[in-house]
Amino acid sequence: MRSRKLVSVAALVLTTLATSGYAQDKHGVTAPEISYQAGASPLANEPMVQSTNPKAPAMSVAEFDTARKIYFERCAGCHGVLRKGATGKALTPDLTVSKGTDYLKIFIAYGSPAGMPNWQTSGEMTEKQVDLMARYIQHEPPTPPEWGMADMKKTWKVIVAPKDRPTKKMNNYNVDNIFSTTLRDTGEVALIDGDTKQIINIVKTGYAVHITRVSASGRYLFVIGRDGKVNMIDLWMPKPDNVAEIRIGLEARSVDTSKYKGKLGDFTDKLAVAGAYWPPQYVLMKGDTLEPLKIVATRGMTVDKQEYHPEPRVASIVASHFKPEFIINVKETGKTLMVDYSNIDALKVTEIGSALFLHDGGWDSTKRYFMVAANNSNKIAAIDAKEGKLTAITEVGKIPHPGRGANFIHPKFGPVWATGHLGDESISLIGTDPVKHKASAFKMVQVLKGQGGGALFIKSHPKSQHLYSDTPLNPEAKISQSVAVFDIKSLDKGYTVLPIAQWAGLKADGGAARVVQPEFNKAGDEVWFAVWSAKDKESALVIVDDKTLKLKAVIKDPRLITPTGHFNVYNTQHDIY
Ligand code: DHE
Repeated sequence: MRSRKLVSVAALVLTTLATSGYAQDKHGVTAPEISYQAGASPLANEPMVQSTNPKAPAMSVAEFDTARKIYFERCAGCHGVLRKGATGKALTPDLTVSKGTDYLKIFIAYGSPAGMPNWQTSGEMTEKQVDLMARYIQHEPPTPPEWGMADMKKTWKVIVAPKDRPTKKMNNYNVDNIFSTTLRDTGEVALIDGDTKQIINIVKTGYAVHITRVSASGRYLFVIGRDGKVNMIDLWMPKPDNVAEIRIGLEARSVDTSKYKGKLGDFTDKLAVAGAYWPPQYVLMKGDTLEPLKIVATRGMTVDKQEYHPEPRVASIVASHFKPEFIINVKETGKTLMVDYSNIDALKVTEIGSALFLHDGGWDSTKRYFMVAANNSNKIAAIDAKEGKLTAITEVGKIPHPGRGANFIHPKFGPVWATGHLGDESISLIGTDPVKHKASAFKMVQVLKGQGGGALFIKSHPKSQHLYSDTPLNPEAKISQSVAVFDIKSLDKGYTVLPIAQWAGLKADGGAARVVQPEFNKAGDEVWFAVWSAKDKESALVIVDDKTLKLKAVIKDPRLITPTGHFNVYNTQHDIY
C-alpha cells in the first residue's frame, strides 16, 4: 500500500518536473554516466564546521554523520560541497525545507528526468538511507576546512633533494617510452617499460589517483590524487621513484608543469601547478621540489548570470607553448584563466569567459588552440593561447568528454580535433585550421556515429591512420568492453570493433572489464588500453598493433589493480594526441 502511494506521488513529482521546464532532456544518459560525474569525494573523512537549521527535521549526531558521509561519497560530485549546485541543482535549506521530507524522499528514491539517479529503485540506497538524506539536505551544509600555505607546508616533503639527484640518467630504460598507469583504487601508479612491457616500479601516490603529466624536459612525472596529493617522480633514478610530494588541497584532479621557452625566458621544468576542487584554488609550486609558492582562489562570479559561486572547482590545466602561461579551466564559473607565471609576485591573469561546466580538453595539432569541453553545456570552447582570447564556442553532442581529444587530418576539412560524448553515440569533428580551411575552422564539420554513449576518451597519432574511441560507461557490456576504430581515410565507412576485453582473457570471475583510454606509444605504432575491473578482480593492459589492428600483447600482473588512465612519457610531454 505504502509503496503504491510512493509510486503515484513519484509519478506526480516527475510529471511536474518534466513539464515545469526544470527537466532537461538527458535521453541516453545512463546511471553509470551520471554516477561517473557524481564520483566519491575524499572530503567524507574531513572534520567539518556544522550548524543546524531549526526548521529542518530532527537528526541525531550519528545520523547526521552517516548522511554527511553518504553525501560526500554520492552527491557532492554533482551538487557541490556546499550544495550550491554544480552540474546538479542547488540543495540549500532555503530551497529544500519548503519542499519537505516526503517530496525529497521521492526525488532521491526515483530520480528525475533532469538526470538525478534513482538511488533507491536502483538498489544503491536503502529506504532508510533515502529518508536520512531527505532530512540531511534540509540542514545547513557542513563546511570543510580551508587549506592554506601552513597546511600545505606541513604536508610538503622533499624525499630526494635536487642536489642529491642523479646528474644524468642512471638506468637503461628508454624513458621516452615509459607509460605511467593510474592504479586508481590502490593509490599508486605503475611505471611500465613501453619497449619490454615490464613493470619498472609501482609508486605510491595519492588516494584514488587521477592523472599523470610530464615535465617539459621529460625527466619528471607529476601525479595527482583525488585527495589533492601531488607526487613528483624522477625518471633518471636507477629505479624511478618519488622525489617530492605535497597536498595542495583536500580534493583535486589536475596538475601540469611550465613548458614555455622563448624570448621571455626559459621556464622549462621551473614551475608546477595543481588545481583543487576543494578548496577552490590553484597553487603554483617550484618545479624541482614542489615547494608551494602561491595560492590563488577561484571563487567568484559565473560567466552567465554573473552571480557569486562559492566553490568553482579547478578542472583541466595545460601549459602554454606560446607564452609563460598556464591555462586553467574553472568549472562552475565557466572561465578559462590564462595565468602568466613569468613574475608570480605580480601575477597577471587574463580571464576568458566561455561556458559553464568546463571540464577536460586538449590542444589542436598546432598547440595554439586549447579545445575545452563545457560538458553539461554540450559545447566545446576554443581558447587561443597566442592571442589570449576566446576564438569560438561550438555546439556538439550530449556531454562531450574528449580527455585530451584527438587530432588528425580530415580528407576534406583538413586538421580537425575530435571528441566523443557521454550522453550520446556521436563523435564530433571540429575544424581547427583558420588559415587554409577557414570555412570549417571551429565548426562541427562532421559527426561520426560511434558504438554508443558512455564514451570517455578518443585518440589518434600523427603517424596513425586510425581514430580510436572507447565507451567504458556504456551500460552494455559488449560496448563497454570494446573500442571502435575508424579509418581516417574513409570515415564514412563506419567503424571496426576491437574486442579488447575478450583479448585480455581475464579470469571468468565477472569483472566489469571496462576498456579505457587509448594511448599510443612513442613510435605511434602501438595503442595501449586498460581493461578496468574492480579492486578484487583481475584487470589487464592490452596492446594493439596500430597498422594491422591485431592484438600485440597483454600485460597482466597481480599488482595491476584497477588500471584506468595511462600516459606515455613522450606523447604527454609533447602534447601529442
Ligand atoms: Fe577524470 C581527466 C575530473 C572521473 C579518468 N578528469 C580529468 C580532468 C578532470 C577530471 C578535471 C582533466 C585534467 C586535466 O587535463 O588537467 N574525472 C573528473 C571528475 O570530476 C570525475 C567525473 C568524477 C570524480 O569523482 O573524479 C572523473 N576520471 C574519472 C573516472 O572515473 C576515470 C574514468 C577513472 C579514474 O581513474 O578515476 C577518470 N580523468 C581520467 C583520465 C583523465 C582524466 C584518464 C586524463 C585524460 C587525458 O587523456 O589526459
